[in-house]
Amino acid sequence: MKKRYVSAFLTGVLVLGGCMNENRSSLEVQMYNASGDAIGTATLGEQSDGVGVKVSVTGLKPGLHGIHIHEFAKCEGPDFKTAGNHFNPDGKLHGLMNPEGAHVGDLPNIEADGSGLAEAELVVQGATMKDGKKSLLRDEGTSIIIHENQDDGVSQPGGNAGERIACGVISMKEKNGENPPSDPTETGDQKEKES
Ligand SMILES: [Cu+2]
Repeated sequence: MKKRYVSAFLTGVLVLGGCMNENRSSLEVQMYNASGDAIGTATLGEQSDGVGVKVSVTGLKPGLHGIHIHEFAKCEGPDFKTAGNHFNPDGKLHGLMNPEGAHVGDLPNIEADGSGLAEAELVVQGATMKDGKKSLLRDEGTSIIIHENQDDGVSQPGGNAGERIACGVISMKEKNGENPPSDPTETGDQKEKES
């Protein structure tokens, strides 16, 4: 990476041995619906107990919606299956109310008001944006998905939350504006494994 910022330098000082941690303390993720329309943002911020996620999206059906971190940094509509399963580096079961849970990527439901606006502040408990097994930016990154229905907090594998209705890519490449979502023309080590 060529860009260096003062803030990145200061962050780097605090992270011992982090050669890849440059400028990894916050990230604004663009959220897209199944039609590819931008519907809002999820703003990530490194904090002591995990990664804070400030969600602000519009156009949702009023009511509760499941929202999770998924394992791949790939949002291909309309079904967003390319995002894979929930981000689950600890190999646990799904559900914040499950005694054998939860996935690191499990989050409390968000609620859309009568106009379809959902605003929430969540925490991906135990996750980080720095290096490590629980890093949301490990490998090519991860993604954040909103579902059509609420997550019941216990059902396998995804809380019976229904279809994936919105998706946002969590990656440094997105941050640097090198790739719009779903762009298949990635290069080098970002090369696609499947079509
Ligand atoms: Cu999900």
